Amino acid sequence: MSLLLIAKNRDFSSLKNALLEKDPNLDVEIWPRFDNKERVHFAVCWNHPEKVLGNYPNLRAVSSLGAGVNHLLNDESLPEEVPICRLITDSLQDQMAEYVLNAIVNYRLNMNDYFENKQKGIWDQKSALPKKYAPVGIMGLGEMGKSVATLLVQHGYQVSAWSRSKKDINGVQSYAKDELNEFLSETTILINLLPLTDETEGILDLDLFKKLKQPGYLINVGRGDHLVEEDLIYAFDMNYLEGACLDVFEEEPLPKNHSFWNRKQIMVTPHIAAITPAKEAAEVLVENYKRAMSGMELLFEVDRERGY
Ligand code: NDP
Ligand code: OXD
Repeated sequence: MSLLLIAKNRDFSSLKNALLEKDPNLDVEIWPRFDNKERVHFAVCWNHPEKVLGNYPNLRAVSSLGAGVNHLLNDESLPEEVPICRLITDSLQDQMAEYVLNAIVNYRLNMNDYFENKQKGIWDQKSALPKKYAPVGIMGLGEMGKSVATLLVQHGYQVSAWSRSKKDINGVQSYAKDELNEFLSETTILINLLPLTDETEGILDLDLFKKLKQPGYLINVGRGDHLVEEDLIYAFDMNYLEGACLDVFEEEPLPKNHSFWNRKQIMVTPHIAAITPAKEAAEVLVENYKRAMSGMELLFEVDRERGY
């Protein structure tokens, strides 16, 4: 029985070592160098080639190598009865919370202007945006959203959140799905932490930006396809937004000639808001491999109907 690691252009050596350190009896193989398709019982995928999962007739479960699973749900070759799980760890949640806090502080304190001014030797003091004028709204209050909300509350931010169902988190004003407009009208700094589903694709558009308390600021750490990229530029032109920090993009790596690189208002990071360390990933993957082999319920199993 093999555990197969599948991704395009990824060095899996540290993950393979971590898996074998956790369980030396595992048979860990790396796509595409493995031909014995019948032996594969568990696959771990990130950005895998389309339809590749249909090649393994004895798959018992598939795990994402990250928190997002849209790449797996979109693979029509994966039989419906094969369960899908994802990878959530404490440090993934901590990193995400710190990334978002850092992006907010950079925005409030004009840090990106100072980075730029330093290159030119410009001394120009600007006033910071006080927290009380920077109410934060989080779209998606799941594993990542909850940890971001909790850290921001600890740091004295006014935090609200929008999710399918209302939640009870200390210090967070929670809005349910049908209360989106109310949520947006209370929000200046908007953080996207939704999963990518048919319902949420393209949700970050001009119509939504228009409803924010203006001028707004966008932090997109969900998925690139949540954002209608040209609407972001219109939103700057209309002063609905005055800046954005983007970690995820329609096309990754962000193409060299993409206009976002040269936009002063946009901070770009290369999909690094939260990355699971190999050792922690191995803990969850080995546990789920064992559960799948013995027919037990998986950790962090995805509801295929809901899409997350
Ligand atoms: P979860 O599945 O744990 O949470 C999803 C949240 O979104 C839930 O609160 C859910 O509501 C809400 N939601 C889903 N659909 C809707 C909808 N149609 N309307 C309103 N609310 C909705 O996701 P995670 O927290 O694990 O991940 C969030 C995002 O972050 C994903 O896109 C993931 O890919 C991305 N991510 C990005 C990383 C990066 O490095 N940039 C790293 C890790 C994750 P309810 O609770 O009521 O079901
Ligand atoms: C994830 C990601 O989903 O890195 O974990 O985006």
